[in-house]
Amino acid sequence: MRTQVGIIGAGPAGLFLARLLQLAGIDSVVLENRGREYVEKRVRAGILEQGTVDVLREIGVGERMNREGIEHAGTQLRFDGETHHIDFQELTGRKVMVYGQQEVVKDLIAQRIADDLPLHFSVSEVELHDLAGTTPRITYTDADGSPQSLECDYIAGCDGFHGVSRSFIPDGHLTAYDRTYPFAWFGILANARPSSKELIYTHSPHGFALHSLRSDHVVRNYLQVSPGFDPATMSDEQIWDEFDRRMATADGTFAINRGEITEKLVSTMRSWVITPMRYERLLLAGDAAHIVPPTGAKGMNLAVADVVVLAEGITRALQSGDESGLDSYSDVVLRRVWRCEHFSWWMTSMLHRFPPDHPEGDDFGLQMQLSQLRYVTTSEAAMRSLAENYVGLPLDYFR
Ligand code: RFL
Ligand code: PHB
Repeated sequence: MRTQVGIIGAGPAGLFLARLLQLAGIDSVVLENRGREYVEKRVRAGILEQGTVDVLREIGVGERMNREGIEHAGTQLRFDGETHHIDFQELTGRKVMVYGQQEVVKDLIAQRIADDLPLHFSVSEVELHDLAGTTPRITYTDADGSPQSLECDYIAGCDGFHGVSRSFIPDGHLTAYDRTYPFAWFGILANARPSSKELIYTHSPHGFALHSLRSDHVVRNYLQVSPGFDPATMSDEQIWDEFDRRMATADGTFAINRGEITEKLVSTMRSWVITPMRYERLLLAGDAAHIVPPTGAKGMNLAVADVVVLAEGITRALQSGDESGLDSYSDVVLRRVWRCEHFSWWMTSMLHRFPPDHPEGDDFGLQMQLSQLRYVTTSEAAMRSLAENYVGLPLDYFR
């Protein structure tokens, strides 16, 4: 088999890339090691930046998002029992969209299948070969257990943090930057009415809490927990009680709306970048090359921003033999990646309680957080800086 671009991974990076290439007249084959149902049900991100929304519309897959997504013109920061509104629209002229990542993924998969283009689920034993030659190859076992070989012009490693693509880059080529945090997020999905019109990011003496949503009857909430936290140690009632405890307002009026909890998931918090994002004919994009802690809501948006630049580079290389867009790909996208790494690290550091044995876990560290929170909710300049980063700098800002 042969294609122009072999894409490993049917997450946002792989699926957006496949669609962008299709519209530019470039063939691709997408290989995904999970089943379709699993990929479509995997609950993850919920906040789309304006730039991501624009891309989804431009590639003709924004129709359901336009109907079902919920535009948010601001967010709330709560600390010391007081709630502060950050008005994105007023500060930046931009907004974000609440629309689940798995809905985006579903829409892109449906489009690809409707277009009758190759997207293979449940593949295994994916291996990359001849990356430094002109015809790199992917071998894998298909869903029926048959071995396959796919020749390509380029390979896009869009297989996320746990993917295999980058392991085929020779030792010594990549530099990794890493930061782990002494806490994790315990996320729940529940059939409950939202308790607020906007997301509420809460700093409290008992740890961070985030109230988010998916629709007017489904909420997505997160609690800061220790990295080894076991959800089985908390009853549903204790979970809701903990949201009430952390999110309590000084006037005593806030109570979170409760409902049936339908999903519980613990995710670790990490900042991680590898450079460069290219090795010869292998290009990495999205979580395969960088991870951010979820506090800034950046991960999926970064994946999309990567592949917009990548699709242009691949198109130019294949249509006019000009590899300059691929040569500069890593440097160009890493400027945005590092901006988002900083923003996510900063939001995380400002909002979470560090354990007492951590250098930031003392009273001085706490006062630094509170001072920063007061500043960012009173100074228009500071507020605008947060807003500008949260809604996402324009796609061409870093080019
Ligand atoms: P993905 O989504 O991990 O997709 C990679 C795909 O590759 C497949 N795969 C393989 N396929 C073939 N062969 C192999 N050997 C393979 N190994 C893996 C996987 O099955 C998968 O389908 O990476 P991608 O496309 O780069 O997208 C990145 C985003 O998924 C991620 O950054 C976001 O979910 C992060 N994130 C958030 N991002 C936002 O923009 N806004 C948010 O509000 C937001 N909230 C979050 C988040 C991530 C979270 N968790 C669970 C880490 C909230 C949470 C809790
Ligand atoms: C979500 O709704 O899942 C969500 C929202 C904001 C974040 C992270 C996750 O910062």
